[in-house]
Amino acid sequence: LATAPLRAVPVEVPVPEEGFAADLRRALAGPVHSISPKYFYDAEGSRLFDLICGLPEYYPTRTERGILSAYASEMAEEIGRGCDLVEFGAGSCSKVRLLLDHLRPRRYLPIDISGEHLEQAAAQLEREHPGLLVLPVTGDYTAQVHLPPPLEGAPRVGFFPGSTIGNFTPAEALQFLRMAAKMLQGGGLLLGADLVKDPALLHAAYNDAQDVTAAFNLNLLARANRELGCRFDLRAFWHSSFYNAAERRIEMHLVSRKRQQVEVGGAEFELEEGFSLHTENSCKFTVDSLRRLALQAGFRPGAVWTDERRLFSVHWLRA
Ligand code: AVI
Repeated sequence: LATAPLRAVPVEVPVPEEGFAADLRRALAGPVHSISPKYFYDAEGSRLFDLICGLPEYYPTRTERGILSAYASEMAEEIGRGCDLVEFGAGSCSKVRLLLDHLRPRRYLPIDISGEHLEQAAAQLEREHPGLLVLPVTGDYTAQVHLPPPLEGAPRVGFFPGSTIGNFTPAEALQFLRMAAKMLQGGGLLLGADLVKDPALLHAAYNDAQDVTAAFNLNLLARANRELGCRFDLRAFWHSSFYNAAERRIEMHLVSRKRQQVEVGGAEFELEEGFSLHTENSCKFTVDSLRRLALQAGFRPGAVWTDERRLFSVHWLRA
C-alpha cells in the first residue's frame, strides 16, 4: 500500500491580546473580575503612591526605614561588605541610601520599569557617593532581565524592600523568589515583608482619612480614561478596601455604585450595582510563613530584623 507523504499543516494558535486594554476588558468580562495592580503605576499613580508612603496611617514605609537605619551595620555584618547589589523595583533609590555607607557595595544595579526616572535617580546617587559604580537597568524585574556580567569576587546580593512581594499572587511570589535564588547564587536577598497584625491598623493604613488611597485605587479608571479613551465616571465607583483574615491579605476593589454601561476599546460592558473589580491584594506574612516560602524557593533563611511593635520585617535570605 502506498502512503501519501505527510505534509505539515500550519496550526494557528491564538495569541492572547496583551496590555492594559486587553487586561481591563478581560477583568470586566469575567468570570474573575480582577486586574493586576501593576496598572496603578503610571506617573500619576506613582505620585499618589509616594504620597501614601508619607501618610500617618501608612506605617510600612516609615517602619521599614526605621528598621533599615537601626540595623544597617548588623545587616552589613551578616551580608558581608563589597557585594554586587541589585535592587528590584528601585524607583527613586531612596531606601538603599540607608544601607550604602555600611554595606559599601562594589557596584549597585537598580532595576526599574520606568527608565527616565531611574536614570535621574541613579545619576543623583552617583553624585552623592563618588566611589560607587551605579549601573541602572531598565526593565520588568518580574520577567527576564539582562544584567551586566557578575563582578569577579563580589557576591550578588538582591534588595527587595517595601513588601511588594505581598502584591504578588502566591504562585507569582514563589516564581519570583525561585528566579531570585538562582540569580543570587553565592549571595542572597534582603527582603522587606509586612507582618500580620491588628486588623484595625491594617484597615486604617488602606483607608486613610485624606482619601489618598481611594484616589490611588480610582486612578486605575482615570488612567483608562487618559490612555484608552474610556469614559469612566469616577464618582460612580467606590474605593473598597478590607482585611480578608482567612487569606491574610488586604484586598482593594472598585465597586460600582449603580447599574451602568462602560466601554473599553469598542467593547461594551453592563455593570450591575455592586459590581466589584478586584484591583489589588496586599498579603501579610508571619516571620515563619515568609521563611517557609523562602525555603521552598531555594533560599536558606538567615537573620530577621523587626521593629519593636513587630509591624514589619526585614529578612536576610542566603542563596
Ligand atoms: C507597593 N505596595 C507594597 C503597597 C502595599 O501596601 O501593598 C501598595 C499600596 N496599595 C495601597 N496602598 C499602598
